[in-house]
Amino acid sequence: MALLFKSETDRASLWRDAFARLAPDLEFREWPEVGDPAEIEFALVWHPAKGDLKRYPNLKAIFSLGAGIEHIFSDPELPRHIPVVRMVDHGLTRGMTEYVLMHVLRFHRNVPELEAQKQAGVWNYIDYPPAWERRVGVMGLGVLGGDAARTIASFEFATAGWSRRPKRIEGVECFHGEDGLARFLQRTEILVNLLPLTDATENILNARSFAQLPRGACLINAARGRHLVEEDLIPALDSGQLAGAALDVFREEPLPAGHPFWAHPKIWISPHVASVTQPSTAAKGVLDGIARLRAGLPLENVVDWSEGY
Ligand code: NDP
Ligand code: OXD
Repeated sequence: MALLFKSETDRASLWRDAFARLAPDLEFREWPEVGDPAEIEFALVWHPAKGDLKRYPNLKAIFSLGAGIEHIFSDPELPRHIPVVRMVDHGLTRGMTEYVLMHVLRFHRNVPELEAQKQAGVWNYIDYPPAWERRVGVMGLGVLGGDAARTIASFEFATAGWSRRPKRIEGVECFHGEDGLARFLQRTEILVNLLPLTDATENILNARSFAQLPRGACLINAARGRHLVEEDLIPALDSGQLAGAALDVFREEPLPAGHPFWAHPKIWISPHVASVTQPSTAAKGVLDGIARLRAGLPLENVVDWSEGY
């Protein structure tokens, strides 16, 4: 049995080593050196080349290297009868929670302002409210958003979340649907985006949604660049409607040289590393999926075509 592997990072050797250790009989074939296409039974991919996944007549499952799957669904020739499994992995979940918590604390404790003061040699007292008076809101209450919201709540922040369907999470005020969005935004001072990219969520971070947040709110976008209408962000920051933004994802990645976000003093940038799938834990999850298929059991975390995530 052979597994097709394609990523855009230089971590292939970590995956190869993890699979060699856990499943020595699984042939690991790194795209484009795939050998005989008929021998490929499984694919583990990030941004597969368009039209590539239809080339394998015996393909049984497509595993996404990431939690997001739009990089697979965007292939117009994707063989739709093959299940697509999204990445659910403890390492990925906790990595994202760390990233979100880091920025919530950074905005809550005025770190950008304190850094600017240090640069200017200024000693100036900057006040901050207790955590339970700081209102944090998480868009998307799935695997990642749910864990982030629970963790933020455990630090006693006034935490809310927004999802498509109603949810109950202890310590988190839950809003849902179109109707709940305005109320969720109106109460949110630090907005965290952990939505999947779908037709319904594309461009959701825009001038209109920024205007519904309280003045001086902060944005953390760790989901996808296409959630954000980029040209709406700088006016919102320059007018003071938003006080700061931490961005991990962009419409074009790498973020092009000369893009106005690079130089903006209120924008913090990371190169799509909010969380990274860890081969040491995630390879086992992929192998569990393969074992379930072989045993005739239903796969877990299969993406629903009709929902788009
Ligand atoms: P899940 O599928 O587990 O959760 C998605 C959540 O979004 C659910 O709560 C869902 O609601 C909600 N949602 C979906 N559509 C809507 C909508 N139209 N309106 C309101 N809520 C909606 O995804 P994950 O938590 O695993 O991952 C989230 C995203 O994070 C990924 O898709 C990916 O884009 C991004 N990501 C980014 C990384 C990075 O390094 N920057 C790393 C990993 C992931 P409901 O619960 O009702 O279904
Ligand atoms: C993911 C990502 O979707 O890393 O997992 O962006």
